[in-house]
Amino acid sequence: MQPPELRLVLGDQCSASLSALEDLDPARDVVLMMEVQAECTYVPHHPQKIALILSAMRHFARALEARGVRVDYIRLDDPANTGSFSGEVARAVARHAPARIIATEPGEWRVLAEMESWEATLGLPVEIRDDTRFLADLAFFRRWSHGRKQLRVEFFYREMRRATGLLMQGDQPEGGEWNYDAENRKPLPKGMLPPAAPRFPPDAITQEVMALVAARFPAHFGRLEGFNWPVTAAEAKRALAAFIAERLPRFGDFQDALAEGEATLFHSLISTSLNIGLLLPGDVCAAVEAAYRAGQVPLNAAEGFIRQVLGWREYVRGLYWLKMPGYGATNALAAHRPLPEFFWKGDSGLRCMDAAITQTRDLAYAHHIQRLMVTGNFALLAGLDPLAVQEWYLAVYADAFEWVELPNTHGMALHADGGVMASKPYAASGAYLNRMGNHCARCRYDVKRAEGEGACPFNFLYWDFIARHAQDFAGNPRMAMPLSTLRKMAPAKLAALRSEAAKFLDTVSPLP
Ligand code: FAD
Ligand code: DLZ
Repeated sequence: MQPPELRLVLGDQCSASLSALEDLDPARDVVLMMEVQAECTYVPHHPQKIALILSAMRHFARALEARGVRVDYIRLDDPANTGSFSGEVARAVARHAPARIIATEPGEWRVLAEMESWEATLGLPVEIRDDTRFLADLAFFRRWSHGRKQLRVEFFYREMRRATGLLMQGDQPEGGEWNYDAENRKPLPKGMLPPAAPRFPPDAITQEVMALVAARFPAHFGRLEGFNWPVTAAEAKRALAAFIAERLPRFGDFQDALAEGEATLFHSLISTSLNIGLLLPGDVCAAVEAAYRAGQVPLNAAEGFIRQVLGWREYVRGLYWLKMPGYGATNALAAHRPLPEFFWKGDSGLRCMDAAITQTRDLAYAHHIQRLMVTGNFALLAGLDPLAVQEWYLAVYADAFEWVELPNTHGMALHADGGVMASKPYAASGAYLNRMGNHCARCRYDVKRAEGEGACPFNFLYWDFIARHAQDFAGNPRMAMPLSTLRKMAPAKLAALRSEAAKFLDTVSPLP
């Protein structure tokens, strides 16, 4: 009898089309799936994220078994569990004596480094296959980036439209424009109620996992109750269909909105399903394009959504692998303040911040504008240490894996890569938050005030940030406007704003 091949499936690889499962021989091979402590604790993941992954893994193992595949499934509470991928792969090699190990490249550099050590430590061939679940392979991104001074997502996105033919008419973009972003910036009108996202009540498998997670990780930030994530491909498909029918038509208009009490607005909530492999980006984009072609959704919605999946998602992955290792270690704006306690408690007193943080605690989710323009903007303006902020984002969101979290946090939100990703920092004062949302109306701070009693911290922090980095941004034409306003500001006013900022920061985040 031929020795088996050991096929690995990691927690974010729950896809029937996974490259590690291609050419699998059910009569010979064994699939190894491992719940391990190290992956649950390398950052203190939100309990809903751990429950999502373990539940999706258990459901996926069952689906494989139903197809006649032999699955060696290691549970977190197995007394013999060594707690790490390397330990469990070594035990599995001893159990099955495989001819070789076949894996799909993981989504994080540290796991790839671990996998690459196995050939030497275990003494057998380890084949690490490309992750074919993306629309752009890494070689395509490398070729695209080669020789470019700036890696701007918009140009990558156009290449991807041409390469896939999505929303194209011949070689021209559908409707004549590549990008309808300018039509995607409306605040939510008073009284408009976005439709609720569908419910996915935890089944017996998820409930068992939730009990395990509650017992094992009681100190992790976040609530388990209210868990509502799709854990199978069928559930994820249902989530996508509901989004396309009910929320996508308005996704474009209100993509950048913020609204009190509205955690999800017209967003899709499909990032967890995409990132753990329950949905594939090509299928998602095709379904959205079909809804547009059938006249069910307007072009600004279809294009705005496809831009996120085909453009941003593929771009950040390409950038991550192009720049790793080391991408997350730069600190271009010399930001060193520790993460304020209120990132874990949601009690800053700033209504938009507290809403984003308490919602993150309850749902393991915040939409893009909350992540970028509320918590991310605060971290940028306050000069919070990128490593601490990156760890926070990686821990608290159910969809967070380093390949997608790191470029978004380090590059887009914090500008800590010195502009590799974004041509200017996403810095905004209270006026932006007030224009795009309604939190300010009931906030204890006054968004119209920049200094003095009750002034909105986003205002004085914004001007302190611009002044602090005036030299850094001097040559950047996209920063010309705030720098010009800064130059015209009366010195006494600027001094007052900066002193207000220093007082506030020394209270919430004193320098070590
Ligand atoms: P929608 O608004 O409905 O968008 C549709 C899909 O487009 C998303 O599901 C996602 O797959 C993709 N997408 C949209 N924007 C981005 C983007 N900037 N980068 C990559 N994909 C994108 N996304 C993650 O998947 N994991 C993360 O860990 C993550 N961390 C982030 C951290 C920061 C600081 C910021 C600013 C953004 C981060 N994002 C992350 C991107 C984005 O905020 C989330 O993808 C989105 O909020 C998920 O919610 P949704 O599925 O409802 O998205
Ligand atoms: C995030 C995560 C968690 C919490 N637990 C597991 C696990 O027990 N077993 C597993 O295979 N994967 C888990 N994951 C996902 C991995 O961390 C992920 O595969 C790597 O970060 C690479 O993307």
